[in-house]
Order: sequence, then C-alpha cells, then structure tokens
Amino acid sequence: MGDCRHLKKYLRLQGDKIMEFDQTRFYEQLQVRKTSIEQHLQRYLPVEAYPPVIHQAMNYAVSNGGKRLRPIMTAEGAILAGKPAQMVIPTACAIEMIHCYSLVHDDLPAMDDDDLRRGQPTCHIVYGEANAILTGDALLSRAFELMALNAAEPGIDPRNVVRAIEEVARAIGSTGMIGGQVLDLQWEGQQIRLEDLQRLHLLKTGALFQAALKAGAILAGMSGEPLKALDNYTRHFGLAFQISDDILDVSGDQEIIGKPVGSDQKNQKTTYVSLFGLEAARELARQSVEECHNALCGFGEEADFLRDLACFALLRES
Ligand code: GRG
Repeated sequence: MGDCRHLKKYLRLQGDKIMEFDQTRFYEQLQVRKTSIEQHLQRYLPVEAYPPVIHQAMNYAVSNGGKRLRPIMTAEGAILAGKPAQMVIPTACAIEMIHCYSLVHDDLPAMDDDDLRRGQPTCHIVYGEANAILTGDALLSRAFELMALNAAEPGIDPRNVVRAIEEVARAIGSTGMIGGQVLDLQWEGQQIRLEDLQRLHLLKTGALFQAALKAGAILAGMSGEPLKALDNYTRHFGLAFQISDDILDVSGDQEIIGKPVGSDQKNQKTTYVSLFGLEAARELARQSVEECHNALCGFGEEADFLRDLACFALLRES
C-alpha cells in the first residue's frame, strides 16, 4: 500500500468534478487484473515444453512477481475503445513477455550486472549467462507469435493486428526501447542534461508503456484523436513512473522494491532526484499525473482505472 498520509494531495479530475483517489478500491481492482493476466501468462508459457531448461527459464523470468502494469494497460486500451479486455489478452501477455525479456537482458553482466530482480536472483544467476540471453530472445519471439495469434480472437479485424504489431515493434526497436538502453549505456557515469534524461526515459521506459496501451486500443478499433490522447497519457505516465522510480531508489524500502536502494548513485546515474532534489522531483511527478488526467478528459468513466493508475505511478512503493 502507498502512503495514506499523502492521499489528500492525489485528486483526479473527471470532467469538472474533482474525485479523490480511492486507494483501497484501486488496489483491489489492480489485484483482480493482475491475477487474470498471470493466469493467462501461465497458459501461454508451458513449463513442460521441450527442451526443459529454456522453458523453465522463461517461466522463471516471467513468474517472479511483477506488477503487470503494461499488460493491464493493453486490456484497458480495449475497454477504452468499448470492447472487452478478453479480446486483447494474447497481445497483453506478449507485452509482458517483452518487458520481462528487457529485464533479463538489462540484468546481464554486460549491461547493468544485477544479481537481484523483483527480490529474487536474476535469470543469469540461476540459469547462467548464455541461457539468460536465449531466454530473453525466446520471450521476444514468443511475444510476436502471440500477437499474431491475437487475430484468431472473436471480433478482431486482422488489419488491426498488423497495425498493433507495427506499433509494438517500433516501440521496442532501435528508435524505441533499445535506443533508450543504448543511450543509457553510452551516458553511464556522466552527468547529463534534463533534455537528454527525458529523451532516454521516453525511449527506454515510455515507449513500451505507450505501445502497451495503444496496442489494446488499436486492436479494439480505436483511431484518430482518441488514440492521440492515449499517446499523451502514456508520455506523462512514463515520466511520472520514472520519477517515482528515481525517488524509490533513494527513499524506498529494499525489501519491497526487490533490489538494493541507492544503486543509481552507486552507478553515477543522472536521475530526476540528482538533478532537482527529492521534493522538486515529487512535484514534477505530481504535475505529470495531472497531465495524465488532462489527456483523458475526452473519456468518461471507462477511463477511471487509468486515472487511478496515474496516481498509483506516484504512490507506488515498488
Ligand atoms: C536490454 C533490450 C534491453 C532493454 C532494456 C526497459 C529496459 C531497457 C530495462 C529495464 C530496466 C529498468 C530499471 C528500467 C527503468 C524502469 C523500469 C522499466 C522498471 C521496471 O518496471 P516495473 O516497475 O517492473 O513495471 P515490474 O517488476 O513490476 O514488472
């Protein structure tokens, strides 16, 4: 649970009404969605497939307790377009597999060289470096297989499947997530300017959030202005999420965040906290949440969960 003492500050705008963020209700809704995604992920990653080691490692990389925010966003994208979340579940699971692949590779000795992820030994610690590289590759391949399989879901127009795949592929490629990772490696140990920090995170973290939400909406037939509004939402969401990541790295609880506190400072990374200090970083994140809510002003109650998710980006403890 987040810190309830700050709750009053986190209000969400809905039309001209100001609603208080009901944290208890939100956490219940989040848990229901997370459980559903995890059940589907199990179904799409059969641990007993051959050869055993790679399937066990894929399962390990995916089943170790993430928040599942990206696949939840994909499902919400369908709901915003007036369609059932069920319709986009293969793509939602694909997005989580892509996220998990990026974490497995990010933890490798050649990248961030981390021993702990989500509070447990990283994939390469358990399965060895070569298997961890292959695990990431296999998760990425399975993700594209699942996105293609989404065409078989009732009510799906196959042309929208192609559009969604294009959106995701672009977001995670060299001008998206991979590009962000390259900048991160390139600027390691250097103090960088705010514009560079923003660019890095927009690519490394923001692009996948953006594709996650938009892929669900595109599959469910959304286009035009509403889709642009989702672009805006995810851009600000990614920023709020990243700033809170930086804040957690300074003031989080190691047991809850599942990795050592202070790693950004140890790795001499420029963060929103190192540039602005803790309080100003919090204020920046709060402004981003407001921008998330502004982006959703054209939607009604169907966007309430996403409004609350933006508040959660700020209140989260892990
Ligand atoms: C190596 C291909 C490749 C890409 C790496 C996304 C990425 C690029 C690396 C992930 C490492 C990282 C610390 C990214 C910044 C913030 C972030 C995306 C944190 C993890 O996301 P959460 O909090 O994770 O949603 P859970 O564990 O809840 O799924």
